[in-house]
Amino acid sequence: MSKKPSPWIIILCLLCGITISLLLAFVAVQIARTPSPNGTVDPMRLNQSEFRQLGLIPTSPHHYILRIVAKEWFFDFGQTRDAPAIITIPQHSTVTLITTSMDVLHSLKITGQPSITIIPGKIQQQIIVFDTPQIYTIQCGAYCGPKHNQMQLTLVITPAQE
Ligand SMILES: [Cu+2]
Repeated sequence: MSKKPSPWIIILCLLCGITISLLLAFVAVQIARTPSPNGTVDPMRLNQSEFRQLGLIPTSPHHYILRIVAKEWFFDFGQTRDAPAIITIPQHSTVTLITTSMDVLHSLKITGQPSITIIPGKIQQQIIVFDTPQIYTIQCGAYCGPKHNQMQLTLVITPAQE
């Protein structure tokens, strides 16, 4: 004769199940938020890769690719070295930021976003939605040599045209 399980055991099992599901969902969200290397690229042959086209590239309305190569000691988005490092993006844009390093380890830190470690040979990709007009300063967050402090870039999110 089998004994019916007590209702408390059933409730306990349900609670355990819910807790485990919530934990798994939390871990999945954390993993999704953490930028991970997406593919590899030969740092010596960046001009034969997708990184031959740098900067902000529109892909569809409100969607852009922003390709940046970090190098000692600037973030190269196709600008000349002495031009002001400013990228203008319209409000309500979804930007797929794609980065790599040409030389040493760098890191790209946008205020309010997890910093992205940029490793030579690895392609890092992250999708960022810019909904509010704002000015962001991007900095290198990994000490990469004497002019590390100069690795800065300004992102200007401009108000949408009425
Ligand atoms: Cu640095």
